[in-house]
Amino acid sequence: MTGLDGSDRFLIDIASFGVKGYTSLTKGPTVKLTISDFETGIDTIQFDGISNKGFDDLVLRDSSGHAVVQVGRFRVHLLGVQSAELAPEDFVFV
Ligand SMILES: [Ca+2]
Repeated sequence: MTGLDGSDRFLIDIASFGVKGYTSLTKGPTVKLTISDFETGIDTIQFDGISNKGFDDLVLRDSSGHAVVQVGRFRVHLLGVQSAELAPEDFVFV
């Protein structure tokens, strides 16, 4: 996924990544997404379908020089971003 200049909201609808009936956060195949131009403090990532989760439920790490945000079976690669730069304000859970 690639955004525009200025603030973007990258929408990740957990249920829409259902494969073979897997529409849950944890059960099913791993989903790898890449955002090529995420800007911390400007852009946000919105997870749809897991309103009971929050920033503390995210596993943040760095891999191959960029941040990887993991929640359940979803892995979001943020190119050009380090995990230490990410803050609660960068994420929305609905
Ligand atoms: Ca942007």
